[in-house]
Amino acid sequence: MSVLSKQDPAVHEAIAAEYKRQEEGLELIASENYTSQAVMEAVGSVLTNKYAEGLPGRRYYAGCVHVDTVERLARSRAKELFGAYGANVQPHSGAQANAAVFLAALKAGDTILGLDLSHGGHLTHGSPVNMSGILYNATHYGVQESTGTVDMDQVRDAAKKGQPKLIICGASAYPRAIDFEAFRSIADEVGALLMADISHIAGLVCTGLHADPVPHCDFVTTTTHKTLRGPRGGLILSNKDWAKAINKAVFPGTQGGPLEHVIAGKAVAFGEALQPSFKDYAQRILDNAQAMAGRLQERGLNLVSGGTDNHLMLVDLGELCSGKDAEEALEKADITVNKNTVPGEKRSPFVTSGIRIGTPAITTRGMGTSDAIQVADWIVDAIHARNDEARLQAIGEQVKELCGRYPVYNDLAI
Ligand code: DSN
Repeated sequence: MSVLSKQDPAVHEAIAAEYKRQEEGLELIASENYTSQAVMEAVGSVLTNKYAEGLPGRRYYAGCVHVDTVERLARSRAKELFGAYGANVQPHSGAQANAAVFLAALKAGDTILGLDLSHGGHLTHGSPVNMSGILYNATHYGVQESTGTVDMDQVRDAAKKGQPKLIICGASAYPRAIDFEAFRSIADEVGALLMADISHIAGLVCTGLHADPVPHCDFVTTTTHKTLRGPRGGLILSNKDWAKAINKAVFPGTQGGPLEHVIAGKAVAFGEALQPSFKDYAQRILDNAQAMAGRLQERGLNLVSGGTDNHLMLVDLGELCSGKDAEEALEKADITVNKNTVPGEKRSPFVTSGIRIGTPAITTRGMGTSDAIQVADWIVDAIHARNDEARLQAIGEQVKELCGRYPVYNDLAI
């Protein structure tokens, strides 16, 4: 019996139930993954007890010698992984990473230009309900409704019109490759700084399976827990001109004490991503996404942009049903996705007309392309059977059987 189970059975039971859910169900949320046991061990370590405001070697607290070692490892591995000059590993999340870049690069009221949230962008890229849209003058580009892809001419027009101080490329629900070089040339045309938020595709970027933003951008931000498969957290990469300002903007600008236990998990994850096997993993994410996208289309579903170049696909359900209905039906069959707006969305963001599906997590547990095709079939079957509880339960039984063949964690002590 674990210490937690004796001391606090209510919390323990919820964690145990979540562990079972993660093992027995299909995790297809494009922004989630299963981190390694080594990463979890680091995150669950005594480092959670330590205050370490400042940077390695320049802390505001004594006793930082060992967390300095850890943070130096995380920083040097991040720099090696992405070929960047500077790496700040302290952001608690992707949103915190973006906020720090804004603080370093902008003054309140400055204009920013990012992908519209309803076209696949992110809240922190200028949504009116986020500080990025409250403190700054946020303008947006979108995707073309006919193709579902970003049109660089439209980005250029928006940049010329708005004269942004900062252009943001990167997305939360965009299935196609991002042309960082073209963004750079637009940024240069209007004298803007350029930030890439590669939260979703970081694991593809660091393995060379997606174009590299680092040579083209002043700042690159990412989360560490999506395709990169580390602990939940953020990371900022910067060039020589901005490295110091970024460090100041993270602490004391926007954060207090860094989470050194999470930074230890990041160090472990970056170490894993530096191994040749991580490139194989990233390639299998792409292979599975191709297989799944192809099957969904064969079965009659409409994918925004007609397919995918990365780890995710966006299904436009049109009149078939809402994204909310599909998400709920799939959850009853133990398949987890999220409802998502689609370009030209007519339903509310709480209902939506689409679902977003990603392959990083099922790939981590070892599933291959034939499994991905089977999963696509169950997705279509479940959406069609959304009002048939018995059928959804039957699909759920098959899902459980498949997941049983691909255990995520062996002997995890809960
Ligand atoms: N919530 C993340 C995602 O799902 O893409 C972005 O913050």
